[in-house]
Amino acid sequence: MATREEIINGFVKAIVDGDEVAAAKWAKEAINAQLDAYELVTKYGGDAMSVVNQKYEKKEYFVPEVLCSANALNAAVEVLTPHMKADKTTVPARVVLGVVEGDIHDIGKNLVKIMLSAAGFNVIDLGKDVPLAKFLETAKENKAEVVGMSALMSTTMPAMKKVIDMFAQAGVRNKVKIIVGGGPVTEEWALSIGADARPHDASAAVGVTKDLVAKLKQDPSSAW
Ligand code: B1M
Repeated sequence: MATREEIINGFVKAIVDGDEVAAAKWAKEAINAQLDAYELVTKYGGDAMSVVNQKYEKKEYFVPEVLCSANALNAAVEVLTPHMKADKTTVPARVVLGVVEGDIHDIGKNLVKIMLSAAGFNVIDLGKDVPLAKFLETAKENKAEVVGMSALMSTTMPAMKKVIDMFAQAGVRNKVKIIVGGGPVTEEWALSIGADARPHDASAAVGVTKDLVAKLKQDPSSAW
């Protein structure tokens, strides 16, 4: 059997090379060797995507190569998903989740979905490039407690503020907690646009969501 180091190196290389078959194979090896599935994806998958990003910035890689690497990471995530564990919530809730309009980077959002679902939240996944009004519409329809938005580009971040303003204009901002995340989204910026929190990664999103839902349920005026 391969060593931990060989598995991690093989996994990172497969993603950098954009090799879906090898990425899935190393993911299976990792499970057999009892490596932590979440750490493998977020830490080592993240490291691999940073290498891809450096290659993109140096113009060694172009969009098609980046896409192959994203597909390889997704192939590994598919294998690892059933093995990702999160502490179960004692206060279940509905979470409307999506990547904002104009943005198709959905790997991080998918990890957030996996972790929130594993914790027992009912995640309504709107996907990527989501028209902004859809967040409000879906939250209302499903009487959601939480809305989560992801954005990976500085050009799409402002859409998050527009969505938060829509909830305020509709008079329902107090009915939901709103979390935002993604590479360029800082905590300071998140709070400045009126979001309730900015979990730094998918695992942190679980704890943050639990706390926010518990707070929301203490406020009787938050019922839809
Ligand atoms: Co593009 N891309 N991309 N890209 N891409 C970036 C984001 C970029 C930083 C690369 C660069 O220029 N250095 C840059 C944005 C620059 C900027 O705005 N500042 C960029 C660009 C410019 C573009 C295009 C415009 C390129 C072009 O066409 N010329 C284009 C835009 C398309 C569009 O969206 N309209 C484009 C396209 C693509 C691909 C399609 C090829 C592919 C995406 C495939 C896919 O997602 N299905 C892609 C990729 C893969 C990247 C990089 C290399 C990697 C992103 C990634 O998946 N990271 C990226 C560079 C980078 O980020 N360093 C880049 C791994 C992932 C696990 O991390 O998503 O950050 P992340 O999620 C983390 C946390 O952020 C957090 O949890 C996750 C970890 O647990 N998190 C949340 C995320 N969402 C959260 C929500 C939460 C809480 C936590 O609560 C709701």
